[in-house]
Amino acid sequence: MAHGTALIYDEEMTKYKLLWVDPACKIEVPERLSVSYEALVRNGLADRCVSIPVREATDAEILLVHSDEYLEAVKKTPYMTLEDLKEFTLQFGDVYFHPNIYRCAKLAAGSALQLVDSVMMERVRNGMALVRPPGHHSMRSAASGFCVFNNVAIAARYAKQKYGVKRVLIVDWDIHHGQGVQYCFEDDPRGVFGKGRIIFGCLKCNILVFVLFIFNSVLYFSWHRYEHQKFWPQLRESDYDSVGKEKGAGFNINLPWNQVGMENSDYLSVFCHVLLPVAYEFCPDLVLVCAGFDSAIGDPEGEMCATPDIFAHLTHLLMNLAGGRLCAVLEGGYNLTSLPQSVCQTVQTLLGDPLPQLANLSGPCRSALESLQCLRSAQKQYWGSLKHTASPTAANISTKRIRIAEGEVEEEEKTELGEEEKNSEEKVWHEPPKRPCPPIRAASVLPDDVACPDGCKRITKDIHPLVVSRLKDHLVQEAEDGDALATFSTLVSLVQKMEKNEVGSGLALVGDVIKAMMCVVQHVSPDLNRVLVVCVGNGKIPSHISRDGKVLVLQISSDASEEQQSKHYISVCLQKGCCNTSGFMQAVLGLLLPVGYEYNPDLVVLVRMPDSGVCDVVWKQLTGLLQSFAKGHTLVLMQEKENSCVGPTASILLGDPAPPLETLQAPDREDVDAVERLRRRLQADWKLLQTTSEYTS
Ligand code: Q9C
Ligand code: ZN
Repeated sequence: MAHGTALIYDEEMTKYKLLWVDPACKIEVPERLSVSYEALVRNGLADRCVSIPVREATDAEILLVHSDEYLEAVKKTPYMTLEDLKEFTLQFGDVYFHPNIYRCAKLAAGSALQLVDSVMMERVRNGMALVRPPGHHSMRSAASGFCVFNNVAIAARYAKQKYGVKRVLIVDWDIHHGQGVQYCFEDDPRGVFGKGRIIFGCLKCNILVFVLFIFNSVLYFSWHRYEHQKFWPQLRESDYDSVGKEKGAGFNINLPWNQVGMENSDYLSVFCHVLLPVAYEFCPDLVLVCAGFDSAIGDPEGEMCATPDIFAHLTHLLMNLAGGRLCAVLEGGYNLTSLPQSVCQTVQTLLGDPLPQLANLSGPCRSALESLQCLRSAQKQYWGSLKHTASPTAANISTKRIRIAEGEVEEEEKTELGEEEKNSEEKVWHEPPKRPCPPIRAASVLPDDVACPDGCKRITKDIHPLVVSRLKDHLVQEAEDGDALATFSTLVSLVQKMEKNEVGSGLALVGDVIKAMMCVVQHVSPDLNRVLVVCVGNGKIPSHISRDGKVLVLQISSDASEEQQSKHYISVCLQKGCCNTSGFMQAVLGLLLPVGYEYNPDLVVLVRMPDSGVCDVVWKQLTGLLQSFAKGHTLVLMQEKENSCVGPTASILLGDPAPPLETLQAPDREDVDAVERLRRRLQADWKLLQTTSEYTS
């Protein structure tokens, strides 16, 4: 399996700049690139990456996306006088030309292609390209928004053509709408045939009807500052109802932000409730990120409030798709403090370092919820995981846009002045804390006859008299054998090592997983304020465990009684338990992730119940996604006889990406309903579970 992270950068791309006065373009400066790179060097991250040289994209490659006329026109710019350049620039919006920009634009697109090559040829697992000019606004025959060639769109076509990549997911977290990418793929006729599915069989006539779904091969997701079409580029087609055309319907996903000031919770909410469910269902072979950091706090364009460490999480949440094949290409980002911080967070995550803890998450704001709800509703007919969600009933949502489009003056006009004042005050935030790697990434507590996986450190069993006597008082009967006691005692000291960050995560084979889990949660130090216990499979968890909120239990099984629910004891009941991949992922993405983020545990205990029925790939996805929490401190408890799970579990804890799931079938209606029911019941306690704005009071 490929490992390592590519970093692509060349100083040459700092060698063009705005040569005249233009307020719209003055923020796009060469320092954007140099400060980003210098921050990577200063933090020791550049050194840990595989440095890949840049190259120029060829004409043929640029023509994958752009017209011949446009390319020929741009080709002339190096020979133009200042006056000619100004004149040439005037045909386009919010962009400038310079004698060296054509060269840089070829290098920027070429960098994206070098990155795709490195990942597809498995020289590295993932990577980032720091480039100028950015790309996502440029169109077939037009420069726009500082962009000349559409780097990521070219990379997507190149990956399909050169490597036969079937499905490419483009995630555009830049704060502007990448209309160039949308136009490029929204009616992409080059769909590929998906696998055949038996849609229905008629017993009477003995005919099976096969329907071949035609899949568009590029799925584009963008969130962007929109403000009901008042924000640049002010396009009608940037709204949530642009879902893609004809065969491409459902493959263009726009989340408009209608207010500034969106926070980490708003971003995570959109990932959990739209992007991730759809992305897992799509099952990409490659993930490309339009990695603009103007969506970070302090940016003069975005005016959002998400902190740089959110990009660690956004990156991580995409890293278990496509077998970890992720290429991030820089787009915007104009605050010279938050930009380099965000770049470092992204690259450090690609390198596999522990995730930062996100504190104080709450629910999304009302405006974000409105957008989320509208988007889910607009996309529900295309995606099984959104299929059974309620349609918005609030009439004001859809008419607001119409009223604005018709030029009706809004009360917002008034607030605009106040807004202006608010914007002028500088935003302050802390530099994200360091993310130190523990000396031991993963440790194991295993019976002597079970081999310890490579890279994992076996902890030899030792009995701490103090722990043992406390254990005896609590739950271990006299009849319990000494070996079990030694194992439990060792688990407790393993957790102590995690707390000191001497160990990242751990896995153990134990005789009784529930007992082991109880033992751990009852003996963790008082400094561990919150423990998230995730139980996979059937089995009774003593309900007194979650007293006082120091422990949150979330169980996924097929036999839960829903009456037992409480804020800290959540039981998800699925028809086929953990065997049904789509139902299971629905619960993980739509319930577990939001609750986990909001709870913000200091330790995660993942319990695999005996005979849980969970398949290997799903188990790996879950284990990988749980690394989002508690700075990656996860203790995995498995039943002694399931020793075949040790290897797969260890590989994920050591940082391997989970293998992709098959393209997901629509989850069973009952399962979607069960998850929805639970979400509604719990959303008063866990605000990140909200998906509709009606609920907010
Ligand atoms: N307030 C990228 O982020 N509009 N492009 C500037 C000045 C153009 C942004 C208006 C913004 C283009 C890649
Ligand atoms: Zn941007």
